[in-house]
Amino acid sequence: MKFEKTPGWLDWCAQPSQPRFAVPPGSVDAHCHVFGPGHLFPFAAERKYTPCDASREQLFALRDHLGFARNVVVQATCHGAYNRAMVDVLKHSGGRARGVATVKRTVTDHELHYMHECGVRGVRFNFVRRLVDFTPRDELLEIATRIAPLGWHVVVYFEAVDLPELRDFFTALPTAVVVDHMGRPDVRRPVDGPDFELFVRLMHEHGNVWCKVSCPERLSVSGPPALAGERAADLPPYRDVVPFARRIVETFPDRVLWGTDWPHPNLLDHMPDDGLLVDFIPHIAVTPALQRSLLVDNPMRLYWPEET
Ligand code: 0GY
Repeated sequence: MKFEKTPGWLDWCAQPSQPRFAVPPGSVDAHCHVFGPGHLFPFAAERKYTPCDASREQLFALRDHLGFARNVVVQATCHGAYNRAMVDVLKHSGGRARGVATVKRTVTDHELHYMHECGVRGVRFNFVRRLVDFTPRDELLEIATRIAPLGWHVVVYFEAVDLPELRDFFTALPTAVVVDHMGRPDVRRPVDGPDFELFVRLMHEHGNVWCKVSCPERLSVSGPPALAGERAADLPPYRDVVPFARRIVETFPDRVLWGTDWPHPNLLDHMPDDGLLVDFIPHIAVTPALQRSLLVDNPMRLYWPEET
């Protein structure tokens, strides 16, 4: 089947730069996706966008280029609850990829166990309206209750303005809860202002809530360095996001994860250089100990606990 990309779609960066920051051995890119390829794994009818293809071979090439050892592949909404493309990555990764699926309440126990065998360790609940249709909370709670005995967790994606309404639902979940992209704060607001404080308090009060300090390119207003010279001077890329991510890393060093978000769906302004994204890391995890927690120890504990 041939798919036409959403108008204005930006393809992922085909030649990412070599990062200046060398990630520690055994590092995990804990948030990335694959798209199709559409002729092998068709996109879902209910999708809100049609991406370019981004295959497992291309994901593995990026992993090696950036110096990562493993991936956590998160089901993208363009595949709906058809997890075949994501599971195919896990099956071809030689044990170096784990996955996060999207399921409906109609999923069978057999399907859950099969996905577990393949390396799935979580489900994602998406509350971003431009990406998905509404799913009733009782259906999500039912799914969470069914996956909990497998040792899986729930990944949640939402916009900061929706946190007050979602908070009680998150704290009622019977699993670890991993928040994508810091709950998408508005980085024009103060890092110690009431909005971000609400999120920090959620993590303080609930030891089962984890956070991905990912996607500066999505959250930033200042953007990437405008000039090559800025990079040479070692100025942080996406510098307005740094105080938010750094605060979370330093306050909750044992519950943070990092990921590229390759192939970067729905970025219509600019496509990040993944090498530059890696160079964001030492600005938010400023010591080797914090870098190791963020990139190795934490994702290993969550996704490969049998090896820790
Ligand atoms: C991300 C962000 C986005 C998209 C998805 O599954 C998805 O379609 O997650 C977005 O558009 O903000 O984490 O990849």
